[in-house]
Amino acid sequence: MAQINIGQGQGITQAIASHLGMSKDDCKKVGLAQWQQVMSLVDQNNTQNKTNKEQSIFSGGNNVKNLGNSANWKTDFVVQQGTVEIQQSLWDKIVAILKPSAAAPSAPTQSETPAQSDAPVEVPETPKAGQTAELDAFKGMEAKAREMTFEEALNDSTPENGVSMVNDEWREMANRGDAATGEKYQELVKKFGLNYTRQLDEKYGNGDGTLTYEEFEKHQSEDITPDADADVRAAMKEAIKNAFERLDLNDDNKLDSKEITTLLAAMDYDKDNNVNGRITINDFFRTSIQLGEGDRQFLDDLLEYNYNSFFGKDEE
Ligand SMILES: [Ca+2]
Ligand SMILES: [Ca+2]
Ligand SMILES: [Ca+2]
Repeated sequence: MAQINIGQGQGITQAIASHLGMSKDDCKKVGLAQWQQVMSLVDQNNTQNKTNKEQSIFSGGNNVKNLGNSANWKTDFVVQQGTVEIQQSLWDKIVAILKPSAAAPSAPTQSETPAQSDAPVEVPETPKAGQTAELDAFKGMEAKAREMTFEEALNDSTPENGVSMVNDEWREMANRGDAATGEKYQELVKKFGLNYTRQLDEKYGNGDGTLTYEEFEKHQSEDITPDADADVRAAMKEAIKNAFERLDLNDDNKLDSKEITTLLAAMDYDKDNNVNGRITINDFFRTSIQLGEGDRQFLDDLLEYNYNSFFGKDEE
């Protein structure tokens, strides 16, 4: 929970900027589109508060499209002097939008320093046919998970058991707080996602680089054991269908590399919402469970956020 103090004469955007310690120069670097994203998140929180009969953050109009229009400045997003609260998960996204270098991806946590032994997956410069490093990394992780009980697997965050989407160069950048860490992260995860999608489609599909439902189902059904009974089969089919619909963010009935990359980026979040370029077994399991659910999940927010962050809102 972030508590934002709204000073006399301040609007909500100014209060958020002050809370983040942003200077005038910092604020100039933030475009209208970013503020619209931020205010969409604040609006989301406000709507939830209304539903839960909690204190509103603002009153008046809430159309973020009018944010740059001075005619609306007195009527929209009206706040009172005092303190408003923003949910931590939404606040983290706001920080990521306004201060991308300070937020995700964070430096590796203390449990894993680059000096520790781990074998990062080599990320090729361009997709190369016939190479399967990314797919193999997932297979290796799943094999390790199968040696554990379900409980053990669900709680396993051992770095070397997971899948690394970044390399040592990136970890060094993250460790020294390099301003380009976030940009480099996206570059590496995009490459990883492109290769992984291509490898999936070469193995389970027709190799055109996007996954149809049938191709995705073939991949996902691998986990159904031959002796599974009809009920288990039906439940798993349902989960696969939910996952496909959830991941098809542009509704074209295919999963392209952008959508698979978005999933990988969402999987990177650990239970405390930190990102470190590594999908641990715990990250993988938590995401997989939400992936198959029929109702809206936190994962849907992460997918939406990451798709926009990686590929831009208007890009198809
Ligand atoms: Ca295909
Ligand atoms: Ca799609
Ligand atoms: Ca992670």
